[in-house]
Amino acid sequence: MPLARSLSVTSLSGLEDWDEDFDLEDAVLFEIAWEVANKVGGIYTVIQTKARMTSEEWGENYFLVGPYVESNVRTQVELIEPTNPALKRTIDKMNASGCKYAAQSEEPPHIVAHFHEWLAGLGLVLCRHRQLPIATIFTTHATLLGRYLCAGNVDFYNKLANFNVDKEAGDRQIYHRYCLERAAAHCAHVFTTVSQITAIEAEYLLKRKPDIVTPNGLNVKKFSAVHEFQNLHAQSKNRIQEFVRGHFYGHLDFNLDKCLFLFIAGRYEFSNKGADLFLEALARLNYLLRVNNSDVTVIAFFIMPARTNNFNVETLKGQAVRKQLWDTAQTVKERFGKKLYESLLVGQLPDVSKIMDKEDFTLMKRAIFATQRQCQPPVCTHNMLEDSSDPILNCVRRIGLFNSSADRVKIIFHPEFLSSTSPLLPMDYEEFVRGCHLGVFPSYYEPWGYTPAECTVMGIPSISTNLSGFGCFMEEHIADPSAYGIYIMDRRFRGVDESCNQLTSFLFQFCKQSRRQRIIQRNRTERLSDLLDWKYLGRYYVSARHMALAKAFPDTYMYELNEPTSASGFRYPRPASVPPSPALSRHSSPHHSEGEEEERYDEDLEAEKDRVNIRQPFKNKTSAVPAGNGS
Ligand code: G6P
Ligand code: 1S3
Repeated sequence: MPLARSLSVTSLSGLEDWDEDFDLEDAVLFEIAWEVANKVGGIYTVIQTKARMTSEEWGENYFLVGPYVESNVRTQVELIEPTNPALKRTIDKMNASGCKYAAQSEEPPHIVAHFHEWLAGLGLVLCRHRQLPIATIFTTHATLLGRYLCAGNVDFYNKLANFNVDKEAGDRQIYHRYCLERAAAHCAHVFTTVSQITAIEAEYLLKRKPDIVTPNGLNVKKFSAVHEFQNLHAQSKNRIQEFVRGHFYGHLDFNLDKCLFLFIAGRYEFSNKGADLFLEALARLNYLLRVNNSDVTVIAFFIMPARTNNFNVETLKGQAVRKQLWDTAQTVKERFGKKLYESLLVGQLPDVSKIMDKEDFTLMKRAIFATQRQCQPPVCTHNMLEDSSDPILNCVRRIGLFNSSADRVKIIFHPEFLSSTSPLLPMDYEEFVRGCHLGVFPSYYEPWGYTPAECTVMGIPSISTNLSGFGCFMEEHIADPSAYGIYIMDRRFRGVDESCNQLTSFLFQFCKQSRRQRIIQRNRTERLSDLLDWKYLGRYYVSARHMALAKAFPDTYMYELNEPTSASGFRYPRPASVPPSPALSRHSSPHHSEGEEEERYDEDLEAEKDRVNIRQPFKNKTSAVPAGNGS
């Protein structure tokens, strides 16, 4: 009988004991979600990034089931004939007669059906209602009621235990959906969610404690050159700078080299995702930078899709003006070069006072004339359909951050997901993140939070909160997260104003860092990537499937529950080499230049790697320290 051991629900312990010999030859896995090849939000990322390691385990016996969306099928799906005869017969029958339950093969395989979110949950409830011999798993990535309650003005976490859930769902007109979600959670052989904080929420709101927490992972890209991600940062930053040159044309009175790019991105849930707090903190940061005469300029991007009527004219014009200036500079350069060449051909140095003629000056004057602008650079890049009631725009109006020259903090609201084909900012999301300096995600409701996780694997520091699955996970597994560029705000035990002050302080401290400190910090952030790799985190999903098989087919499979010990939780130690605080960190030489600093960052990295070997956290136990001993 195949036997599998369980993993700890709350920590990464037990991974080294992982039993990979669970026999799955006679089993088939279906994973069902609305976001299979259909990008709506974070669940798409879970499924898409996890697919590789799941198919490594299940091979031809792994099937993803999602909605048929013609445009997605054309761009994301390769159509093939199924090789498994039982499956082929099933699909043929379904095709012939609509989506009905099809005939079993004589020796049916052991089926695991994994349903994500309430939208797919109906399938699970029907499987159980019809008593199909299927091992079922239900994963919730957020509870419906939690999302709705948090979006309202409710002290969610303090009142969690006391909500009258049926009434609350009814009041919000989501009772039918809530019942479906709750039924799926209760019918499943195994119920899972993405973080500890959502596990507690589920226990109160859905009335079932998850059997296992399945944290979200990513496919971590390893470059052959250790510093490749730093080069990519510099390349992408140049492209963002180009956009900024166009957007702020006529008002480029700040030093782009001293400009920091901050961003928030995700589903447009204004307060759940913490956009409200971010804006308020930016207003306070603006004040601090101004009174301290800082030469740093902060540009904060808000990438949150809203209803729009395309790009606005002023924003498009900005990029057109920039392009025109570039073309003019190229034309004058070519004319200049030609004259220089001709002069050198006849053995003479050019007469510098004559090398530019009247035509050159006319060209340049005309181009400069085009940069004159009567209005401020726009806050929003698009025409908003609900401009007057839009929460971000209304907040900007209230705090008065209108991209004026005096402001040290500028705001750009891009209410559409990024795309490499955009005429404005032709970058995909990954390139954009790489080019930024800091991701800011002060969420109030965030079951996991892929955005800061994505920042981490790209070596970009981020701010998250202790109300997000990601923030709690990092707090649990890193002795001093901020030293690694993982700033975790306290939104659990502080009032809104206090949290906002903490965020402002994080931002202000970040603005005080030198380039060298930022480079070192990025190196440290990137070193945490392994912690978020599906290679490790995928095993929780494996464990959930084994558990479901053992519950549904107890005669064939067995699952052994191992309780974790508290000391076995893995924790990254504090980095040893340089003090993390910008205030404490000193240059090792009193006579340094920025150029020298850039060249030296790899020495710092190597020194640190020698002292603290923190690659491969789950294999090399010498680097681990027991929980609580880290700081
Ligand atoms: C990377 C590049 C360096 C560049 C630096 C800029 O580390 O390899 O060449 O100077 O980024 O860092 P910053 O934080 O100022 O964007
Ligand atoms: C949910 O998507 P969201 O942004 O609505 O699922 C994601 C994937 O599990 C999770 O990262 C996020 O926190 C949830 O909120």
